[in-house]
Amino acid sequence: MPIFEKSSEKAVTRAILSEFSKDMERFADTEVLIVGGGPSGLLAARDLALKGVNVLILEKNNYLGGGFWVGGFFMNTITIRAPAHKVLDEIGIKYREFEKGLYVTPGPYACGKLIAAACEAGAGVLNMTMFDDVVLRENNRVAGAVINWSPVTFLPKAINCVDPIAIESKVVIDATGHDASVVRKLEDRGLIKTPGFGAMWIEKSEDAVVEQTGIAHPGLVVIGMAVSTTFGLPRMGPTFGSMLLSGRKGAEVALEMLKSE
Ligand code: 48F
Repeated sequence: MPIFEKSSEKAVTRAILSEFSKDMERFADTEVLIVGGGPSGLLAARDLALKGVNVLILEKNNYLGGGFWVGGFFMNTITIRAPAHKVLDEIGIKYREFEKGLYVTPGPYACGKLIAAACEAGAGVLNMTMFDDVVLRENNRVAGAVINWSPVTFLPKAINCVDPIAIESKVVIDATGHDASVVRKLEDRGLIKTPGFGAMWIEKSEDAVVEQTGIAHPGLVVIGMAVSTTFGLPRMGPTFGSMLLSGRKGAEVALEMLKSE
């Protein structure tokens, strides 16, 4: 007796293809497109999906999580400062208090749980897909993203003429970390000027990132370390509380933008 139910190669191929095309049908016209699946993007996606928003995470790697897998210097411990540990409570991520107000948890464990939380809430994921350019509408409002498969960048120049496709979105969130890829694209087009992130100062940087999380340009919200690059804030190194609180604030700002449409 075989262990598994009978199937075939063609059924497996059709199952993958059919699900992909259903996903793309939904993604083509999202409400909120989050570029970058690091900790800030994942929490924003979870919060928005829990509110019933059609939200998509675009991620250039084949895995989500960004810098949240590793605490820093290839060491797994993630540090979180109060009050962001309350987000860990909500998601069911266990942690220990290292000293008053400073909490620790293993990166791979915390990252896995955060990814699961975003997916279980209903966020869509398009991985191995890179943000290439913005879609602009009247008065240069950001209204979506031009995207392409990440492996296209590895093709030899002679055969890399693969046209991208585009996704329309009511709100775009730049959650691409230090790169601030969406904001930088607006800068390339002369629509925005970014100072780039400043030198490290943990004590100042975490508050500043959360405070300055918000609308960077019509149609575009910036969260996480992309906020530092956009507004010239100090970098913060391996501590993640503000990434979670910035993601949460970005989701609230995006919800307000959807309401005022
Ligand atoms: O860098 P990342 O983790 O961003 P974050 O949410 O968190 C920053 C912290 O991890 C850490 C820190 C503070 O604690 O300094 O660095 O701000 O995740 C950014 C994600 O965006 C993806 C990238 O692969 C990563 O997963 N990304 C970057 N550029 C693109 C992109 C692009 N052009 N298209 C698609 N994804």
